[in-house]
Amino acid sequence: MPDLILALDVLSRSEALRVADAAAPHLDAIKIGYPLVLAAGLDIAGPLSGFGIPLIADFKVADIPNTNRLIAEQVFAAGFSAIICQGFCGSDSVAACVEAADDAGGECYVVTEMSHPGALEFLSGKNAELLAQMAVDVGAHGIIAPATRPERVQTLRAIIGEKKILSPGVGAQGGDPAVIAPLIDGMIVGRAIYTAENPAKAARAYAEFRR
Ligand code: FNU
Repeated sequence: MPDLILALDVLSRSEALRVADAAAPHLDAIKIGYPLVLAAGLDIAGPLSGFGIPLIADFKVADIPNTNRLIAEQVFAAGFSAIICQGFCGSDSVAACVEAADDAGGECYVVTEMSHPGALEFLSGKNAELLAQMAVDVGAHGIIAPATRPERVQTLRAIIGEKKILSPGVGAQGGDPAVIAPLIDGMIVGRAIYTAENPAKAARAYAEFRR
């Protein structure tokens, strides 16, 4: 059963710290991405690190290997424990993020099939399975796979074996935590916690699905 990862897509430093403070006792990691970093700056990682929970950088890095490596080095230098990259740029681009993660003692996760409906237009099916195999081949620490499609998570699990699956799509996107929890290693929940009237109570409810 999975870790609970808060997707902290709020738009100010004060709101980020308010929600993180409330939810932290129930969390295993906090994931932040462009919404919060563009609003509050990358150094929001400093105060968030103060909660003693690993930080995951969801920048879905998707560039040439050299640029990917430069981005990943900045992420780990800022105090993050893990980075999320896209796989569709190819194995050399992903390998650059994996190497930067290894150098920093961190982790790299590769997006395979995304959780929203439009993901089915280009990057689902066989392509997602090829991305999962590539993630294994380049030594990534795990993949991102959709809580909105548990049957796809099972297919991708058969490809990646013991590597970790972090899965967004529970709550606001309609994924059922009871169904997805046994299949994954990390359950990513954003709006269902940070827009809740009581984020601590919401986080506690999702934490019930942890191992
Ligand atoms: P919530 N996210 C996602 N689907 O939702 N990184 C993916 O396929 C993926 C992601 C992120 O819907 C999304 O950007 F690869 O409010 C957001 O930060 O629970 C979080 O997961 C889901 O947020």
